[in-house]
Amino acid sequence: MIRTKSIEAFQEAVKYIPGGVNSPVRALKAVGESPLFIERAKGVTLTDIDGNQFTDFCLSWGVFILGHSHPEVLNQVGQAILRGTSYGIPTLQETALAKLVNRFIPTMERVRFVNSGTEAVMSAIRLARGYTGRNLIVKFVGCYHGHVDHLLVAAGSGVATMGASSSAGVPDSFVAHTACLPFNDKAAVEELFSKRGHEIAAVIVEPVPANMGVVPARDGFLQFLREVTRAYGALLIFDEVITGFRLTAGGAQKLFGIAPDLTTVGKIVGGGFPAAAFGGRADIMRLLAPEGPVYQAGTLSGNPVAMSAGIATLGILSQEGIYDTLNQKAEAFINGLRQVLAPKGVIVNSVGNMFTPFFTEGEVRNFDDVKRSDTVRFGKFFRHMLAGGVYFSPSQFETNFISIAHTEEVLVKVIDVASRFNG
Ligand code: HOZ
Repeated sequence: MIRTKSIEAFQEAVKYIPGGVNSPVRALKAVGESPLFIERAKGVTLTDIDGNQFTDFCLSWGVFILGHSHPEVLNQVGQAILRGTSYGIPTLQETALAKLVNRFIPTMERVRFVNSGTEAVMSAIRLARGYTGRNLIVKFVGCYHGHVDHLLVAAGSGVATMGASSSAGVPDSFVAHTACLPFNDKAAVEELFSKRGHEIAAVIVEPVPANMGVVPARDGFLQFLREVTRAYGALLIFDEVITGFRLTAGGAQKLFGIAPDLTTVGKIVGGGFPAAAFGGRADIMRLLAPEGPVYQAGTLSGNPVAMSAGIATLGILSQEGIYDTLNQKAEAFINGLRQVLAPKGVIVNSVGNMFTPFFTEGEVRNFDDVKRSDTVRFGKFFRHMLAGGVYFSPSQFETNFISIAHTEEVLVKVIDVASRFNG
């Protein structure tokens, strides 16, 4: 496979952009590769600037549940752009998308749009502190909630990929009000609550951690978090930036039947544009400015083009049976992948249409287990798949996604490529 143009483009990019990329994992450093530069994408096919084509399982980190460049989304976006691209004044589209979000995820009784998942989380945390009058936030090791300073403690995603447990530039005092506990460990949560329960503003959790690879919650862990937070007057925040509108129409909270107080969503809700949202109980959301004293704002928040892309995407996702079809197709594919990879000492964790291969033995239940995975083998596997025309998410600490645009025919070919891995 010739990738000369991408290699040259990267050499040029590093002269002007730190590391040549605008988000660290994209550099493909951790998998021993040089980044692809993409020219276009349609359905599940990425085309790089050398003309190589790849079946995409990263899908802009989970954004494209419909596949890239869905005609209906492009149509609505095109119409929106012709009316102007930003006003900084309310539009009908914001209410229309907020209504859709509420219909899909009813616990989001009120919704505020922002520009990224990081911003959604940052705002939800501020709101939780404003509402409870408490400071302490509990997060879980390996969970990632964007790059907001006080949550960059033992975080997954790019932070784990770069081998760092935290980030330079974050003063210790900024993380003094963040407690970090092992995921799936009820005893650790119980102990912290018994000692400091009345200081805790909120517990924030990815209900399906996806930023350390997929690590499902076990043994009623999420239900337990719901109960313990309620008992101590703390809020439960589900970070559904990845899982919202992905696992089911109603996200992970619908799948597990648990109602958080606040939820953050991103990725899918922006239909490929920079939009995200946080929302939740009306009595909490009422504290946001201009109704209440918790300040939050943004020039491009609720951007009309992004809202139109979100409306088009959720409109299509409203179709009856769309998630059943997607999840059935995903189950068959993931089982097929498991079958060919198990003899090679690879286990595949999954929930619904999200999956991660781990190069380790035994179960992967938390970040310590994740860290046992052989990342050198992961890199070999990534490169093997890439050479076979398949773009998996380029880090052990991320997730792959299946979209409605992956056909069974394509998925069978991908299993065949995986079956030839012998690294
Ligand atoms: N942290 C993002 C995925 N979990 C990566 C975003 C990107 O590099 O585009």
